[in-house]
This record gives sequence, structure tokens and C-alpha cells, in this order.
Amino acid sequence: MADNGANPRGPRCIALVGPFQSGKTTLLEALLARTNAIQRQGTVEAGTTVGDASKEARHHKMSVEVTVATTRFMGDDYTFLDCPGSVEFVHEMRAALPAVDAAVVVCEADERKVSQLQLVLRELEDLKIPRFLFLNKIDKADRRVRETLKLLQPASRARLLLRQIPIWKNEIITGFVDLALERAFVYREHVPSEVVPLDGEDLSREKEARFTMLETLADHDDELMEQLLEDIPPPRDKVFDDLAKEQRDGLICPVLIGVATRTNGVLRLLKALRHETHGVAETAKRLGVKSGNDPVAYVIKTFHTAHGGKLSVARVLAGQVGDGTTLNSPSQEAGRVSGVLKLVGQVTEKRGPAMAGETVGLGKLDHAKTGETLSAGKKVHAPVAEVAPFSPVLALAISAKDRKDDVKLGLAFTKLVDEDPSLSVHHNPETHEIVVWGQGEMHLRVATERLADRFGVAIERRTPSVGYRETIRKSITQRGRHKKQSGGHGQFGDVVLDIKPMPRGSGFAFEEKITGGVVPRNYIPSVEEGVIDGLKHGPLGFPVVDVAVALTDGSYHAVDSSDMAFRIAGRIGVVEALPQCSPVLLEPIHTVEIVCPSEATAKINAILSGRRGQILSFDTREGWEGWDVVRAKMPESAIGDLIIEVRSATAGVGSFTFKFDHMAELTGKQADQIVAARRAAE
Ligand SMILES: Nc1nc2c(ncn2[C@@H]2O[C@H](COP(=O)(O)OP(=O)(O)OP(=O)(O)O)[C@@H](O)[C@H]2O)c(=O)[nH]1
Ligand SMILES: [Mg+2]
Repeated sequence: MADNGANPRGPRCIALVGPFQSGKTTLLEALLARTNAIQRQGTVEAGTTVGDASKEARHHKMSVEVTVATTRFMGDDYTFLDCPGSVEFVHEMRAALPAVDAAVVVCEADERKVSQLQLVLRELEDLKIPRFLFLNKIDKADRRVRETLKLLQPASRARLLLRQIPIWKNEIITGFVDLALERAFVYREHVPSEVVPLDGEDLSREKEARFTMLETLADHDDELMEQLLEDIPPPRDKVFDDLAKEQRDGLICPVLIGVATRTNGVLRLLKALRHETHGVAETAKRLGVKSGNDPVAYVIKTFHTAHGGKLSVARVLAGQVGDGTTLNSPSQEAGRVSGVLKLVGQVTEKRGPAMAGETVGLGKLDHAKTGETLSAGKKVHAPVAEVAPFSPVLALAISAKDRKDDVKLGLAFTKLVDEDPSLSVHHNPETHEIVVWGQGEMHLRVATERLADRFGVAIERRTPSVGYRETIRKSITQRGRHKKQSGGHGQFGDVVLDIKPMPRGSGFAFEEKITGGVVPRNYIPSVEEGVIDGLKHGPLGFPVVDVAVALTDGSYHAVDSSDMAFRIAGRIGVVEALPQCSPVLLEPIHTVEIVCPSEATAKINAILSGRRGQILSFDTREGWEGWDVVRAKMPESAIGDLIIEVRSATAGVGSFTFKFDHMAELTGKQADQIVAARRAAE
């Protein structure tokens, strides 16, 4: 294909993904600088990149969301999605990936990041997204690239195929040889590399490495195999075709090398994307888009700008979307597009309608959500992808510093969760806490920073309360009597209650066994209400559960008895009885399922034992070579910050899910401490 004019494959959408801090945002910067979308290449250190332009990203010097930037290269539009590498923000990447044509997996020669690389590659493999590996930071390389590949290979199901080899001079990499082009280049800072003659030792290394590359390609191409066996040099076009085809089929993952900070290897990467990645037609096929000319778009990300309202970043998969197009999600009308924007990070520019393949910001789709498929045909298009929900791992209790901000806080949360469905917000009516669940410390920190910065709500943060309860171990019969005689009309209620423990998990039961009308029927519901009042706060300070209360006897007064008087009598009966029933604390126990690379399993066991975990089973993780699953029962109080220890024991890749199992009695020193803390807080 000639290297000029628009490519028939049209606009591309490419994800930049990879382990934490591997250089994705820097690479985006280099890609934008090389294609003249920006004047000067910024740096993460100086906080001047397009990718990490938000206040939170600059502050933490890491990406905390997907950044979308469109540029033009040799007549075609390319939209890059710079995805955060931190496991706490993986959900951003996961929501964005379905719509891309290909991914550039940016990685480093670092054995500590192999598991993270595996996680990222898994997502791409499962979605059948063609991918390049961009081995970045080779300015710091201290081992041979071939050794690095051996180190990284276990992370990839597809064969890693070295496309370029470095040229070394005095232990420093000064350029590279492209094995498909058979051309040598010398790096120059921030300008395209210079072609140099390929000769001497570099040529013999090239011959050997190219042969290895061809052999790998020939595993899936008999004709090429024959040519190699017969020593016939394969035509260059055939090699390129094989590279592209085998990559598309998920058989290989070509590896390119470079230095993002110096824009080295970036032009070759762009050219590889141009020639070897397919466009939206193939992607639409992969996603099962069936629409003819009706518009179909996939929502990659959702923003709420401080002033401009809601913006949905979407890739148009079919048809055309413009101002005024009404789009539907599978569940409802998503809204009418008001404003189509080109995005280069936070810089936006109004533009005309977007055609199939383009990735743009769509304004005012009030009811569109990230991960949804929007369409405008007669029939609503089926979802092209289902983004699995994220289970939360860490919680934070939040309140507005100023009660006046409560409403504002509620509204801000609605927008935050709309932007980031991996956050969830619950109101705990018992403790009046707003509990925010998320993916880790940094994720929750960024969420609270956004509350303050973007929505102007000052907040207080606390560790959420554990759902302790209490119950009784002994039965009792107790009288509850309420009598007040003050001047005219008095109050009188008198009840006798049988109070009994019930089996764990049965909650509360009320029964009445009144004979002879000693407590008139109409007062009995009030007695029950009073009993419930009394159980809300037991002698240890927690709600009382698993008790049965029977109303067996009592008396009334024709004038002074009332609903209120019987309610108070019921409560008095319970409150006086409970301390005599040998109360005991109950703590919630959950089943926890931890997944981790096998080499960390021993450490995980130690962590679980150290947190009163009772290990139930170990297994190898199905479909995940080199990973284990550990199941355990654990108290809720020990799950609170479990994720922090699990991540630190697994280079960030371990995680867990948990589910409530049962309430268990807790006695001894630990229980005493919890009760004392509760008293002190009241
Ligand atoms: N030596 C060297 N450093 C690099 C290179 N590319 C990036 N860096 C540095 O690596 C660090 C991380 O770079 P980023 O671009 O923020 O990496 P990232 O992958 O976007 O990070 P996250 O999005 O937080 O996962 C920064 O200090 C960069 O300057 C490179 O090619 N060589
Ligand atoms: Mg980044």
C-alpha cells in the first residue's frame, strides 16, 4: 500500500494499555507530538501532558482515568485511549476496550510487572483485540531484548514476536533494526530516526533474528515454511501480510521497542498501526454490529464537566451521529445529541457529524451510561459488549463537613457514580453513614478529591463501622410496667414478656399469648413496636437479633392506658430483661475468595491466618495458569483493609471478592474492646 493518502480502513481507535507506570501517557504525548497534534511534548514529571491533565492525575503523577485524544497521521484519524495502569483504575480500561481496533501494550523489562502485564493481556485476549507490545524505556535496558521477551512470554498466550532488535553501542541502545523492513535506524531525540546502512555485525544479527521471526510466522503458513526450508527469501509483502494476519488471528503479538520520553520508535509504531491494524469494519464485525446504515455507537467514557454538562465519549460503529440525533440505549432513550466534539484530552473542539469509525464526545445524552450500546434505528441494537461489574474491595465512610452540604453531596455522588460505575454509594440507616465502596485507597482518594475540587463539597472521611450485632444466650420472663400519675390524665401499660434466644440467622419473632383480654387487642401492636424499640440498642450497644418475644400477660387501665403507654411498657420490659439474659456480641463473617499468582499463595495464607481467617480451600484458578484461588471465612472487621495487604503481597495483581456468610459469637478481650469502643463513641 502506498504511504500517502487516506487509508481505506478509515479512522482508527487504539488503546494504550499496560502495567502501572510503564509510559503510556508519555507515549501518548510522543504520538501527539510526532503527529503535530501538540506543539511540544510535555512530561509527566512537569505535569504538562495531555493524558494526565486533570488535577488529580497531576497531583498523583499517575493516570486515574482514560484520556481520549484524536490526531491525524498520513491522512487518517487516530483516536488514542490512554488507559490508567493502576489496578485500582482497571475498570476505566475495561469499559473502553470493547470498541477499539487494536491495543498498544506498553511495558518494561521488569519482572515485577509480569503479572500485571498478564492481567492486561488477558483482557485483550478474551476480547480478541489485536495487540502490539511496545517495549518502552529501552534507554534504561540492561539486558538483551531476547532475554526480556523470555521473561515476558509467560504473560501472553499469543507468541511474542520480536519485530525490531536494538543496535547497541558501548552498552547503550542507539537505534534499532526493523526485521520486517530489513532497515536500520539510529535514534535522534524528538525527531524521526535516521536510516543508516545495515552492515557488519548488525547485519548478521539481523539475519539471525529475522530468521527466528520468519520461523514463528511459518508455524501458521505452510508456504512460508517451504520457502524457508528451500532457502528462498520470502517477498517483503508476504511477510507483512503474515504479520498482520497472524496478529489479527491472535496467534502472535509483535514486539516493537522504543523510548517514549525521547519519541524514539514512535514513527515506526504509527506506521505499524497504519498498515497492520484493521478499521471499524472489522471491529463492528467482531462486535456483531448489524445495522445497515443506522447509527450504532458504544460509550467508552462519561464525564460531567464543571459547567458544560454531561459528555459521553463514544465510538461510532456504524452509520453517522450528528447534532440532533436521538439515540437509544437498550433500556431507554439516552437523549438527543447536542454537540459533537473532537477531543485532545481536555481540549475540545466542535465538529460536524461523526462517521463510522470516529471516536468523539457527544453532548447531553443524559441517560447514556459508560459501556452501553446506543443506536438510532427502528429497532434498538443489542448491546455489543457486556462490561462485567466490578466488585468493590474497600470502603470509606463519608459525610459532608457542613450538614448544609448534604444535598450537594448527594448530587455530586450521583454524577461521580455516573462517571465511574465501579464506585458504589450506600446509606447505612443504622449509623447514618454514607459508605462509598471502591477499588482501593487511591481510587477512593481520587473520588473524594473530585468531590472537593469539582463539586465543591468539603467532606470528612472515616473507617466504616462493622455490622456488629448482639444476641442473648438465656431466656427470661420479664414484666414491663409503665405508670405515670401526674395530675389529671395518667399513663398506664403493663406487660409480661417471655424472652428467648433463637437460632442464628432467624432475626426476630413476636408472638402474643394473651387470654381473657388482660391486654386489649388494640394495644398489642404497640407492645410489639415497643419491643422492637428496645431491641434496637442492646446492653452491649448494638442491635439485638435472634430473639423471640412472646407477650404472655399484663394488665390495663380503662382510662389511663394508651398505645403510647403500652409501647413504653414493651420497651421497658425488653430493656430491663436483656442484661440478665447473658448478652453476647455477634460479628459478621464473610466467605472471601482471593485470587493471586501461585508464588504469592503462601504469603496470602499467612495474611489470612493473621487476620483470624479460617482457610477453607486452595485450588488452581481455572483457566489461569500460574494462579491460585484461596477461599476462607473471615470476620468483616478483618476484611476492612485486606486489599492493601493482598496487593502488596502480589505486586498489585491479587484481588478478592466476598460474600456475607453468617454471624458468629465473639467473646473475650476482642469483644470487650469492641464494646468499650462503642461505649466511648456514644
Ligand atoms: N527512562 C525512561 N523513562 C520513561 C520512558 N517513558 C516514560 N518514562 C517515565 O516513566 C514514568 C511513568 O510514565 P507515564 O507516562 O506516566 O506512565 P504511565 O504508563 O502512563 O503510568 P500510569 O498511567 O500511571 O500507569 C515517568 O516518570 C516517565 O517520565 C522512557 O521511555 N524512558
Ligand atoms: Mg498514564
